[in-house]
Amino acid sequence: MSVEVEQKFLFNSDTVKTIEEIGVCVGLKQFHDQYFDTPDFKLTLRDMWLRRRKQSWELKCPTATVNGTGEPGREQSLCTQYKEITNLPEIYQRVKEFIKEACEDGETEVTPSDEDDSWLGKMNLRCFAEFTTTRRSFTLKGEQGVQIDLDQADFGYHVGEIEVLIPEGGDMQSAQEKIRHTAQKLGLNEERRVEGKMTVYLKRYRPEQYATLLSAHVL
Ligand code: V4E
Repeated sequence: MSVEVEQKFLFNSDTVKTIEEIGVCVGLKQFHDQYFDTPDFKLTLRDMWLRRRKQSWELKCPTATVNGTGEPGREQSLCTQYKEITNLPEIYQRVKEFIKEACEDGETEVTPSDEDDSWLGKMNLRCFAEFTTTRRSFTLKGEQGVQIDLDQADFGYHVGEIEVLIPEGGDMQSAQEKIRHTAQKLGLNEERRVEGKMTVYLKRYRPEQYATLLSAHVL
């Protein structure tokens, strides 16, 4: 299982020019994401994000805070860290733990599969957001293990991400250091977390869920 450490940033044509100068474009892709939750937001209220991308399932869950205080420090408030689970049986087990009324009759066990979506209905999971992203990815010359993504969502929002993937329990400090260093190279001076695609999507299209997650300090 890997942990994705990332910092989002707002970009303009000057930022893109800098990235093209100091980086190498390693991919251009388009993907459609569908996000699922119960009608009372059981997963997202726990900061758990279940999505289907290109027919594959992913669950993003928060990692424990690094300083152990529960309070993010300055670096952590700019960076986010999420575990990424991609194995469907494991996703199913985790989701089931958090959704008490997992199966309609409380007894029936289902075997989730990529071909059969019936497990979603049994857990009362519905799609609450879907959008398509066009992503340009870059690596930086002289900065190992860092990827920069420039995302354009089809609902009219664009955002960049500096991203480092580490194994679970890996060196978080070094990942954050790489991100800080890359942000400096790009001339970023973000003082606060930049809104991700989902935050903007919820604000526009799911105001009730947005308000609930904001009050619960998930967003
Ligand atoms: C973790 C999370 C969400 C799931 C989507 O994560 P995100 O990295 O924004 O999407 P994307 O498309 O870039 O995924 P990738 O391809 O990198 O795997 S939606 C909301 N969150 C929580 C969250 C948060 N609270 N604050 C910020 C700044 N980002 C995400």
